[in-house]
Amino acid sequence: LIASLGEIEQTYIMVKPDGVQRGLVGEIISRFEKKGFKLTGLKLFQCPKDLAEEHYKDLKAKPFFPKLIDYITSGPVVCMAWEGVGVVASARKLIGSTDPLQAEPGTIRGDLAVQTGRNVVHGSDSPENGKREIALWFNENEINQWTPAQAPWLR
Ligand code: RTP
Repeated sequence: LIASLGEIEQTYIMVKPDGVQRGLVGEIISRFEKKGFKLTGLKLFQCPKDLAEEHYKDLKAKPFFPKLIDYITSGPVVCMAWEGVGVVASARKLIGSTDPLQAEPGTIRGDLAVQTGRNVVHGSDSPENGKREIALWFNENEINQWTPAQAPWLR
């Protein structure tokens, strides 16, 4: 039934170092869980510089690039892989605009952040990048496919 709603996608979501430092990990995971997406990968991880540069390679020419790399490598991040129909665009909506002051209330950034340079969370911007980023941040054996248990008390 769910497959008939559209393609099942994967997205890479990451709690950035400020989100970890501020104790927002549970709050952020919770929003994706409650929405109804499936968690297939999760780890706390200190990102090396070369990985941060690879992840943000499209932004290499931007003036803020060195600061961005310093920020992402400044402490551990929480790496997540999430799966579901429409999960890429939906996660971007749940996250809100890049500039937290422009992000709508109710979004993660709209509720929890004030600075573009400290915007607590990352989400892939396309299904292709979702796959690319999951492959970049996770080893294959760190991704777990699982089927949610049927609720037997409802039968
Ligand atoms: P993300 O990749 O982290 O989900 O963010 P995004 O697509 O909303 O934004 P993008 O333009 O790809 O920028 C990536 C991250 O770089 C930092 N940034 N700093 N002017 C600045 O100082 C500036 N602009 C962007 C942010 O952390 C942004 O999330």
